[in-house]
Amino acid sequence: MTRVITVHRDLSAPARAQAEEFRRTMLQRGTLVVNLLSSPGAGKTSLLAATAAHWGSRRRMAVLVGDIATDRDAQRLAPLVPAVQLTTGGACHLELSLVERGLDALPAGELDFLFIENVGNLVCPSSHDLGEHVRLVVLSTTEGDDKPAKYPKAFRTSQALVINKIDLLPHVPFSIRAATDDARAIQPELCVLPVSALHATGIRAWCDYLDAQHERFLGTHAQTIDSTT
Ligand SMILES: Nc1nc2c(ncn2[C@@H]2O[C@H](COP(=O)(O)OP(=O)(O)OP(=O)(O)O)[C@@H](O)[C@H]2O)c(=O)[nH]1
Ligand SMILES: [Mg+2]
Repeated sequence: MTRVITVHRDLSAPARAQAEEFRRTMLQRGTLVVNLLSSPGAGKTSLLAATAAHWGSRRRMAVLVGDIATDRDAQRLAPLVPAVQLTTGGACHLELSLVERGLDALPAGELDFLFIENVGNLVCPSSHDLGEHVRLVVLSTTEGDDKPAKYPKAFRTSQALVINKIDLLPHVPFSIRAATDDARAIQPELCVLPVSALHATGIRAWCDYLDAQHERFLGTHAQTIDSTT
């Protein structure tokens, strides 16, 4: 027998308020928070490594990287940028309380960008607001161009779609046009950025997109420490 219990309270309200507070606080600090979603292996860590290599010391960025087990991604990123691994111990997504603990574990100092690499999963992370300003979904060419329609929430709740591994386009049946049309049928405003993180193709346009978001939310250009690098 099924019993229906009516709850006269919005149970998600405290979590929403916590996320709004985090968003506000990070803006006051001058930091844009970017949450990256994708299925396992689409190239989130590779994209962040390519971003760090492109910017060098011109932008101050740090990464909180979520995984179910191991600190391998944080170890990969550590030579390039401050990175803290958030190990969920089984959970298929990150939650804001873990993100806040990770932020405390980062070296002190101002940041232009805080990237959160979510646990590789195209379903669960899309239901959790981490207090980010920008949410992105990374889709790689080896996954198939039909994924936006099959996993709509990740695409509906994102502002940009990064199509990674375009170097493999000659070898896999993937149409950027089909993936874009599929995704924009769900989220018409989605900005689409084709890249190869491995070969650093499209990384300048991706970084320009990030700078534009920084300016949009903070009203200022991100810090330029050394424009010659
Ligand atoms: N050919 C090609 N391979 C890539 C590219 N980007 C990433 N890879 C490879 O794809 C694999 C997965 O990349 P990761 O960056 O670890 O992917 P991820 O999304 O961080 O994976 P998880 O954290 O496990 O979800 C690695 O073997 C990368 O070298 C690319 O642009 N082209
Ligand atoms: Mg990774």
